[in-house]
Formats: sequence, C-alpha cells, structure tokens
Amino acid sequence: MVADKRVITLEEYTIQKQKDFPNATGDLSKLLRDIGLAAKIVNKQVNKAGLVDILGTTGGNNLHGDEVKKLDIFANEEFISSLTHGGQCCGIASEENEEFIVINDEISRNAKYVVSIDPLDGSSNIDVNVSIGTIFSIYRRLSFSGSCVLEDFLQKGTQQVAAGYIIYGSSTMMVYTTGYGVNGFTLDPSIGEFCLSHPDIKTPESGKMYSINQGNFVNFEEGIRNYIRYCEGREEKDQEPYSLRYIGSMVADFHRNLINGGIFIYPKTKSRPKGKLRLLYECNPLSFVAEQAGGKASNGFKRILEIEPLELHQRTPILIGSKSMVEKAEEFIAAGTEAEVS
Ligand code: P6P
Repeated sequence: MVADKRVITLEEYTIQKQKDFPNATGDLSKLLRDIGLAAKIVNKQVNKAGLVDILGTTGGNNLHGDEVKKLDIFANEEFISSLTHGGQCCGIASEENEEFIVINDEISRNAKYVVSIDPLDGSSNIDVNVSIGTIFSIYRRLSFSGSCVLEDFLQKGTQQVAAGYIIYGSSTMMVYTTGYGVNGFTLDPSIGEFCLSHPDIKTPESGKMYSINQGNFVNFEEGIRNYIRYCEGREEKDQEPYSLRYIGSMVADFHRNLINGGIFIYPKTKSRPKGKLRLLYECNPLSFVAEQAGGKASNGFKRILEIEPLELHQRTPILIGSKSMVEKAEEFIAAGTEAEVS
C-alpha cells in the first residue's frame, strides 16, 4: 500500500491531537490556529519588507528603549487583532506594550487562556534580511472570570499550557509544544497552510556550536569566560574547538541549535546584571520547547521554568540547548562562582 503522503496541516493536526484528550473543548486548538493565522499575515509582510514602506523605524523607541521598527508595530497589532477576534484569549502581555492588554468583549472576557508574546524578536535584523521570529507562551488564567489580572501572567514557566515560536527564515516554520513533545510545521505558500514537516523533534544530547555575543567577553563573569575558553579548545587538551554561531536573533540561533545540537547563552553582564532576555515571552516559551525536545534551560543555577515571575518584562540570564552542553556550562559557572567567593 502506498504510504499516505498527504500533508497534515496545523489545523488537522490540532484536531487530530484533540481526540487524545476526551475533556478537550477545542479552545486551545483554536487559539493555536489564531496564532498561526497571524503568523501567516506577518510572514507576508516580512517576505516583502524590502518592497513596501514598512522598513526602517517609526522614529520611536519601545518601553525598553529599543529602537522600534515598523514591522515590529505591524506584527504586534496583527497578533493582538487575531487573538482578540479569535475569542479564546482574555488577555495579552506583549513585549511591545508596557501593560498587559485586557480583552473584554463578551466572548473573550470569560476565555480561559492568556498569552504572553514577543511579536517580532530580533527585529534589528529586519533591514538586513536576517531571520527573525515570534515567540509565544500560553497559560490557563488563574482568575475565575471577568477581566484578566496581572497574576494570570505572572505564573512560573512550569504552568505553561503551550508555547512555541515562528521563525521567518529561508522557510517559515511554526514550532510548538503542548507538553507532549515538540512538532514543527512549515508554511507552504502555495496553499497558505502550515504543514507538519518536523514531527516529534528531539534535540541532540550534545553539539559542536555555541551561540554567545563574545564581544561582551570582558563583561562576563569568570565562569562564563572559562566556558568560552573551553568551547575554544583552550581548557582541555582533548577538547575539539566548537564553532561560534551568533545571529543576533534568538529564535534563529535557538532553532538551529534545537535541530543540530548546540547551546545559546545570554548571561548577565556588568551593564545587564539580570541579563537581557525576557522571562515571560522569550525564555519561558523557548525553555518549555527545549525541555520537551530533551534539552535543558537554566539561568546558570536554576531551571528557567522554575523562576518566579515578579513583573511582566522581567529579564533573566539564560543558557539553553543541548542538555550536556548546558550542564557543562553550569559546571564552569559553579566553579567560577566558588573561585570568586574563595
Ligand atoms: P545582543 C534581539 O534584540 C534579542 O532580543 C535576541 O533575539 C538576540 O538573541 C539578542 O537580543 C541579541 O542581543 O546584545 O547580542 O545584540
């Protein structure tokens, strides 16, 4: 019998998987499809960014002082619109908005999910045609009904119901987990559907690539500097040097390491003592995906998913990727910390 080569779309997949959960209402499936819809619309603009007047900046800066690119704003508005009209989400925390957004229409007001999102991460790469991405995290609300509240967003990463990212690269992919493994869907522009292309992704136990902004070397703690020296083959004679790959777009670096093996590190520095990357809508979602694919994610001392969020835009240092590489880096950090203390 000829194997069934028919593609499975994101919509079909979410419906199929829903059958595995008798109590499933279909709300999460619809929410994931709402995210997929916004991703397709953003993808269309990203792919022609050089041709229309959405390149360049708005001339403004976001609340974190980062220069805001027009595509940032477009992506933020698109995801907010899709989530608002989808009716499955009662609130949104976005990297582009200082406060969380309450979705208060009669359908969404009592929806059971909230979403934290970085609508377009790595946007400094937009004008130079480097891959960028969207990162999202979905939680069940803690408040019972009516308008969502801050506590609905300030939940540990272990409480995520689903999380994932879209990478707008040589192809556009949506990769996500609901806690039962990781699956990747590639956008087929000819039919306008995300199609299952990478079922049950498992990240290699180790790898030969490390991703870090080595330009900050002098500002890193000793343990990180020693781990970099190890990656360069200087620490142990039988250690083959790794390759340094740093795109400056977390989703792109993370995705490459997820598939091929590797480690991404954004540690604390003298100027950023809490790190740069955001816990709620960058580190928690990618850490959920990493762990579900057999990898690891920590702040050097503690599992990212166990960090208690205290504010929406909280930053954290992060080491994420192949399990044995993260553990090796943690050993260097621990040794470096001991040396500093002694
Ligand atoms: P740096 C992009 O601005 C971002 O948030 C991540 O996507 C990326 O990994 C990191 O910052 C790059 O930061 O300080 O190395 O330019």
